[in-house]
Amino acid sequence: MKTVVAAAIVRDQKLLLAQRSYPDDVAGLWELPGGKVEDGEAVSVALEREIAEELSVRIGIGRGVGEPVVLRDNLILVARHAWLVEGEPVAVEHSAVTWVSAGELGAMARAGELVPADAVWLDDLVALLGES
Ligand code: DCP
Repeated sequence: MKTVVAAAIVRDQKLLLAQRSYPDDVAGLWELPGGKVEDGEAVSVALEREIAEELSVRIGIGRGVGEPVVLRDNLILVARHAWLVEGEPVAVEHSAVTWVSAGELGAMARAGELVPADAVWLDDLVALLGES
C-alpha cells in the first residue's frame, strides 16, 4: 500500500485548489495538490517536496484533515492542514490554481468539479475554513 499526501493550504479563510491536467478521467477537476510518498520518506517531507515541485512554494504543515481515503490500485490518500511560508503558488504541473471560500467549495462539490476522493472531505474542509 502506497500513501498519497495532499495539502489543504488555507489563507484568509480560503482553500487553495489546483486543477488537474491529467489523466483524462480527472483532467479539468480540482484537487488538493500533493503526490505519492516515496519509500522511506516521511509524509510531511513528501508533502513539502510535492508542493515545492507543483506550486513553487514552501509550506508549513499541521494536523491531518478528514479520514484517509482508499484509492484504487493500492493507494491511500491522506490530507494535512497547511499554510504558505514562502512564495505565491503557480501552476507548474496543474492547469490552474485558485483560492475558494467555504461556500464556493460547496458549490464546486455539488457541481461535480472536485476529484472524487477529495469530495469526501467536503465537511472537514468547510470546518477547517471556519477555524482559520
Ligand atoms: N489524488 C487524489 N486527490 C488528490 C491528490 C491525488 O485523488 N488531492 C490521486 C490521483 C492519483 C494519485 O492520487 O490517482 C496520485 O496522485 P498524483 O498523480 O498527483 O501523484 P504523483 O504526481 O506523485 O504521481 P505520478 O507521478 O504517478 O503522477
